[in-house]
Order: sequence, then structure tokens, then C-alpha cells
Amino acid sequence: MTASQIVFSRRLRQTPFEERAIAQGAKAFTIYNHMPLSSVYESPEADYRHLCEHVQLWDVSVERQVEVIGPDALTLVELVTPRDMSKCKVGQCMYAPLVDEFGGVVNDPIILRLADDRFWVSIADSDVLLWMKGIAFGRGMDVTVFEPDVSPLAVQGPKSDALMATVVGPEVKDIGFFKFITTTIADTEVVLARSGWSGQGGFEIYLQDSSKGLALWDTIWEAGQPFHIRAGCPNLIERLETGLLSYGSDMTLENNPFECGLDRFFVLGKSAEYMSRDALDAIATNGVSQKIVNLKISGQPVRAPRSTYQVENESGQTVGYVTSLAWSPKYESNLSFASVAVSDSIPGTTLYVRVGDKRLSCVVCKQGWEC
Ligand code: THG
Repeated sequence: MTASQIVFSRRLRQTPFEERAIAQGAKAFTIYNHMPLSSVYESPEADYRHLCEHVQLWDVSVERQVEVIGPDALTLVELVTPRDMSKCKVGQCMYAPLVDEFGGVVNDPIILRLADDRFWVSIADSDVLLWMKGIAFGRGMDVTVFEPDVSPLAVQGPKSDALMATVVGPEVKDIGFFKFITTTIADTEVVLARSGWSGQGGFEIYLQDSSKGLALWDTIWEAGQPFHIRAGCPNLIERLETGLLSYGSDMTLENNPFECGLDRFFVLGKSAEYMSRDALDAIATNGVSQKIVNLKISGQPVRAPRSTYQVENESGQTVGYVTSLAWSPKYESNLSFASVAVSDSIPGTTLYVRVGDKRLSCVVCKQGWEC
């Protein structure tokens, strides 16, 4: 972190919970979908330890929704992802990479099906609204694509169920993973889903009226006092341990879903039309040259790079680059995601990371950090 600051101008859109997040001591922000996203409260380590033990309230309004509604809603959603969205039932969420006609990953949203002809595409950091509006117009589709007044507030951590049961009722325990209900909290109707960007369990509350943001925050906050609730945010250490990739850092439009391991979320050849069909078929046939892997870097804690560190093989050739990095208290090691040559991507392979004048040895691990 540096002492440089972000100016909160009108262009950097305000979130409905921002005032409370700042009052609770958000120390640093990043910018995501043209909005502020807090990234540190006490310290990355202290935030991480609290998240793994108690419950946190996260202002993740930056997970903007692109609403797709109308007779061609399913056709449009099918077109932009290789995942079979016809299988997504009303009340269900699906993690579905958006892929362009060249096989590039456009975004990796969660898609919620609110009705047969109505979806929310809950996006990562890229301009999906413009992408999907353009496709709908170009194709002359009978569909409306817009950004609704919806802001997710995440409740994450092992005490999330106990907390939400006191706010909503015991029925929250019956909400399955990646399922949602609609309910009322703080006199405002919300969508309540069992999802969220951590491996600690929890919920996401989709607020549908910005003017009720502070009231919603305060209701959860008060109910959370017996559970040691704190304000928090997506945590780099925790997401590395859990294996969650971040669009823009670990993958971009330059990557295809096979390189990112996102192919495990779809089966090629669904019956609906999808714009990435030919490109993905060709990549599946020809294979990929790079893969994103889990890389455990030995030694003392390494400072996360601003951009990247080069990854080398035994003989000193550059075979890839680090995309995310943090020290993990759980594994007592530096954990990183890195894009490396396929031939060097097999778990157990020893590689080297170039940090300044040091060459640190590291090992390719499986998902779950087994090596
Ligand atoms: N919540 C909501 N919107 C989001 C995110 C979120 N939009 C942006 C970003 N996060 C989207 N990316 C992800 C990536 C992974 C997961 C969720 C959102 C996730 N993955 C689980 C895993 O990989 O094990 C489970 C996936 C599955 O089984 O389908 O949870 O966090 N609203």
C-alpha cells in the first residue's frame, strides 16, 4: 500500500452502504465497475483471521447487475456463455463465464434466474452492460438490457447462518448453495442468496432500493453484535486459499476458459446457440499453451507485485508470470496464482519466481493446495 489516495468524485459512483463502510474504518479502496470497493479494514491478516472465525458484512455493491428481461432473455444469455443456462431454474444462481467469438473471457459472473424470462448477470469488473446491449441491438432481439438499482451486501463467515436466522428466520438454513429466496429485511424487499466470494460460507443480500441501504446495513449490524460482526471485504489471503480467480487480475479477455480452469463449469456443445462455440471447439481440439496454476512459493513472506513477477524453469527460461500473491497463515507459505506453460503446469513441478535479484523456488500445486 502507498499513501496515495483515491478521490471519491461523482464519476466514481457511490454505493448505498459506502458511508457505513467508511465509518467502520475502511482504510483502502480499489476501483471495480467504476465504483469503490474497500480492500482493507484493520490489516489483510487481521481481516482474514476475523473472517475465518466470525462473520463480516461486505459492501460489494460493485458486483453490478445487468438485468436481461423479455421474450429473448434466455436466448441472449445463452448466446454469451457456453454454460447451458436452460438448466438454470428460477431461484437458482449459476457461475457462468461469458466468452466472446474468439474464445476470450469477457467476464465471469454469477447469473441469477428471477423468472423464466428475467435474469440478473452479477458481474465482475468489465463492461458487460454495454457488451450485452450491443449484442441485443445488433441481433434485433426482443429483450431489454439495463442496470437495475440493485446492490449486493454480503454476509460472510462461519457465523453467517446463525446471524441470518435471527434476522430472517430459521428458513434461511434451508437455502441451498447457489439458490435464492425473496424476503423482506429492514422494510425492503431483497433477494437472499447463499453465495459469496469467500470459502467461509454465507449469503448475499441483493438490495433493490438504494435509499434503504443504510437501514439494511444497520439491521444486520445490530443483529450481528452477539456474533462479533465486523465490516469486511473480499480478502486476498482467503481467496487465494479458497482458489477464487479475480477477473482483471488472474484472467482477462486475452485468456480462454480452458487456460483458467473455467471449463469445469460447462460442457461444450449445448443445443442453444452461443457465440463462442467454434472458437471453443477449436481450442478444445488444439489445446492451450498456458494454464493458470496454484503456485506455492517457499521462504519468507513476499510482497505482492504491482503488476507481475516472472516465473522461470530450472534452466532459467521464462515460462510464465504471477497474477496474484499473498502470504497464507494457514499453509505457512506464499500462495500465488500464475499463468505458466502447459508443460510446466503439472502438480509437483518445481519452478522459480524472480523477485528483484532473488530467484525463489516454488512448486505447482493442485486445487486445494496439495502438491
Ligand atoms: N457474488 C456476486 N457477483 C459476483 C461475485 C460474487 N460477481 C463478480 C464475481 N464475484 C464473480 N466471480 C465469482 C467467482 C467464483 C464464485 C463466485 C463468483 C464462486 N465459485 C465457487 C467455486 O469456484 O468453488 C462455486 C462455483 C459453483 O459451484 O458454481 O462462488 O461473489 N453476486
